[in-house]
Amino acid sequence: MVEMEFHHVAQADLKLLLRLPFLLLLYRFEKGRIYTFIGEVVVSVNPYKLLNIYGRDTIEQYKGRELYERPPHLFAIADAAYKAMKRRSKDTCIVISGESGAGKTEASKYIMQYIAAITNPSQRAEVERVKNMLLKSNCVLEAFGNAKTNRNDNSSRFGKYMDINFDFKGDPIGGHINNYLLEKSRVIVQQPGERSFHSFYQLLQGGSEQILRSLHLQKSLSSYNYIHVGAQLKCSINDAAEFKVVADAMKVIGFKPEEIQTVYKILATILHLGNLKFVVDGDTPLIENGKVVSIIAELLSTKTDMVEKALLYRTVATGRDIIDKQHTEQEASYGRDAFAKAIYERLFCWIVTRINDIIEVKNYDTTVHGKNTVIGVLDIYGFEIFDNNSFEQFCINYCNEKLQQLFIQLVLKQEQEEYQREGIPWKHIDYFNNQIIVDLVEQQHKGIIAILDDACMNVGKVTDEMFLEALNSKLGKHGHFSSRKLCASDKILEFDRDFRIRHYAGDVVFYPAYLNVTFELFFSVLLSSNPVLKNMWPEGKLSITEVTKRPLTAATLFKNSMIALVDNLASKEPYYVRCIKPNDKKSPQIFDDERCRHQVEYLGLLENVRVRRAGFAFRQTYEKFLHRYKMISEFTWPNHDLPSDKGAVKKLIERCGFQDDVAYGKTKIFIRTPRTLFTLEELRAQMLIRIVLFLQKVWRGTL
Ligand code: AOV
Ligand code: MG
Repeated sequence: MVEMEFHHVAQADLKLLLRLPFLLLLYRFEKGRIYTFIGEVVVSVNPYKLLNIYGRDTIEQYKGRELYERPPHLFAIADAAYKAMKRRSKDTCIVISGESGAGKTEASKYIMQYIAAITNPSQRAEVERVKNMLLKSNCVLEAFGNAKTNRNDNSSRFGKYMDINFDFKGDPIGGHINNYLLEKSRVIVQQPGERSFHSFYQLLQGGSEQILRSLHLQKSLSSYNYIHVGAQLKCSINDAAEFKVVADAMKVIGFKPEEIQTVYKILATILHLGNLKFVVDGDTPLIENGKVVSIIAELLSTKTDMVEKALLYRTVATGRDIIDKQHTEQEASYGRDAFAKAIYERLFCWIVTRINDIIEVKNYDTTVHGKNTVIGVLDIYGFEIFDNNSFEQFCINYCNEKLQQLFIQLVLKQEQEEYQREGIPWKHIDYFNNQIIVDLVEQQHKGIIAILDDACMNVGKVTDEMFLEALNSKLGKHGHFSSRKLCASDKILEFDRDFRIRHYAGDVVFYPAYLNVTFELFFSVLLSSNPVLKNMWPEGKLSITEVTKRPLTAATLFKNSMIALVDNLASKEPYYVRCIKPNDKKSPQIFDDERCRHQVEYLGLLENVRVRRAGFAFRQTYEKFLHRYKMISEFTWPNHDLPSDKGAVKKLIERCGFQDDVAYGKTKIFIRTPRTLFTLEELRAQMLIRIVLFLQKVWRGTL
């Protein structure tokens, strides 16, 4: 009975949500009910306070239940994805979206905890080990990939997609992480009020005296140019304590002591690099603080003159000749910063690779154990607009456009197309399709990335101004593109080189910066005698001409990775968590109407509700439907002389009295409300019990 009540709450919510979605969310938010269902999408409003709704008893309430049996919760979605994977051997994925600070990363962690809690009832040691490593990998990745921003004290500065692999019993046996573009510019510069990646502060605040001494570091954060901006900032992360947690997690996951040591050395190298200064003597730049160079050389296990040469000269391959060209002071500073960013990025990618080596599925023979299925969890950086947006914000926001497009495709478009295809009477519900913005960015030959690629092919010949001209001439008429040149009076576009994209969630200004990749500095590392470092730079095995060949641009690499990600998600059965940020003050009390209304709108939740309300919660082919429910009516079971599947399903539905809640398509039955499905499931369960009791009696001979 209680279960039914909850179901009705969800139904009433749906009606209200259609009219005043943000009011409903407010009402629920104030009652500490942060989750709301729209069909199978769960909307989550960040409570900004710890709620007692993730404990063992709550987990037990959701375990194995149907989606509508319990109040809306993340666990209900996690359970639905898990059940679909286990019952139907379907690969599923949970896509978590929402803007920066809306609660995506926290949601992904609760989902992982839920899955860990409900699996491996027989406590197999190997499965417990895998689960522990999957959970522990989170805190390592957060230390190196998250940072305090003005929007979020623990903002993910990389995209993460994690596959969890399950065996035929439904227990986790391994996993794989894909990481997407780390915001590496943060290593060298942060906006006021922000910090670099947590790892630097953790090392300086939590590293023992002995560790710091061996790295030639001092505790004072403000001594280091690369991190001094945010040195005094308050942050809800306890750096000193986290240092130990992360070091322990690395050990548990299986990082070797020399690997952990090398990780610290790289962090220290970056901090020292930031303090390097160049002076010009005539035309020749020199390094002012030579002592720092020798420290860097020591940390990287290479020679001081190698580091010096790498910082002051550029190695260029011209045809078959290789020449050393001296840097100007500006080039040397640029090269130093590029080096710092590059080694941090390498370090991060290497950490992901190491974790993957360790957690990947081993010794699973599908011919013996059956199919190994997957649940993917996507937690990516949220849509963001800063005062100064860089190439990285461009990528982050493009990524959010792609995910919105996937949502539209799967939830709004395909759903409506299916009604049409099946001949169900349907009045089309309009929605804003952001494909037009996705095309603006990624279209072949004439999208922004293609034009950027062209410009990068001719760095030196193409100026920034010419790049902007090319954008204007190809995209000037596009409704979502504008630029300083095209509307000179526009106040927002007061800098050179600006162009603007009108995104689905708001306006963004983008300042293009050419990617002038400097490879030469890598060579000082390539000659390092530290085996862990050598491992991080595998191109050491390549010749210099191969290494200096122009690679795909960062923009194209990112685009390709996004296309692959979306294809991967589309191949799985998706479940959605849409996160909403209630205010910009990180307050548990404030529910900012305007901000919430805006998010409800751009997330497409209104359209989502309309499609759901006018549509059908459940659909199934007649054959599969009959297979599952035929036993609940004497007409369909054990009757073998049935009419067509469709005819039999019609009869069955009429017998149960559900005819007003269904529509019959060409190949599928559509059920409007989840309650009907729930009742069908109940009837089936009751019948199964009766059958079992009957069989027991037959078996005991008491019948
Ligand atoms: P995000 O992942 O969506 O932003 P987070 O998951 O990091 O946002 O959440 C931001 C902060 O909000 C957390 O550090 C918590 O303090 C709080 N929070 C979020 N969800 C909950 C919850 N369910 N219960 C309690 N507090 C919560 V970004 O990664 O910036 O796009 O890049
Ligand atoms: Mg996050």
